[in-house]
Amino acid sequence: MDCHDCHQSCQPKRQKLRERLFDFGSKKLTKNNFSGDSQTTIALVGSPNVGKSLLFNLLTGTYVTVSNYPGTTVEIAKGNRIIAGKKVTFFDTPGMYSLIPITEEERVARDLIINETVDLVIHVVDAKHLGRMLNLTLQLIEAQLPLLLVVNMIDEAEKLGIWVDENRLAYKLNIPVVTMAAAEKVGLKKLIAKVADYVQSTPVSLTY
Ligand SMILES: Nc1nc2c(ncn2[C@@H]2O[C@H](COP(=O)(O)OP(=O)(O)O)[C@@H](O)[C@H]2O)c(=O)[nH]1
Ligand SMILES: [Mg+2]
Repeated sequence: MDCHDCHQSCQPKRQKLRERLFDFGSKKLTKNNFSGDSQTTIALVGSPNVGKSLLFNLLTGTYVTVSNYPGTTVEIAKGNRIIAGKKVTFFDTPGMYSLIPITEEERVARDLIINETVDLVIHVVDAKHLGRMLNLTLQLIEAQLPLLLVVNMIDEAEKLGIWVDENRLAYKLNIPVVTMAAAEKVGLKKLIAKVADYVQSTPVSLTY
């Protein structure tokens, strides 16, 4: 069975892997109130300037709240959309190159997806720099986070003669992949359909 199809049964394995990878020591993984009453929470992550915020705005519209991540001055935007009849909360995170954080922004982005109740991670990458950006995808896969890859900016990539085969990439990585040009809303419906698939296959929000 594909890993993204078995969110419930992967949990114990996923938590053990997280503890090994990120050395939490005695720090307990707890669910906190950051995600509110949402039925599904989704974080958009990725390097700076790949289109996360643009995509976040397309997904959530105008009613977003921005607050400091607890204990930091780093701002996280949060917005909702009803998908497949469920309230889905999206988080827009600061730019992150790796799961091993260097900056405070990277640490917050990492903590949000590792420590919080995030049901699905959407990794947004720039199609022009796919090879370089897949490093983080591989780290997210290794951490056993439920993952969907958005290969954005295909409009710019195609002008440079770069074509991304989403089915082939999805097969190779064994995760869902959507190619997009968020600036032109190309691929948005496909992305929402994939999120709907996820939401429908996940009966309850995960707790740790
Ligand atoms: N051509 C093109 N530009 C895009 C696309 N997506 C985002 N952008 C632009 O890329 C820049 C960075 O986007 P932003 O959402 O701020 O990136 P973030 O740093 O990942 O949040 C902005 O000027 C966007 O308008 C896209 O698919 N195609
Ligand atoms: Mg941004």
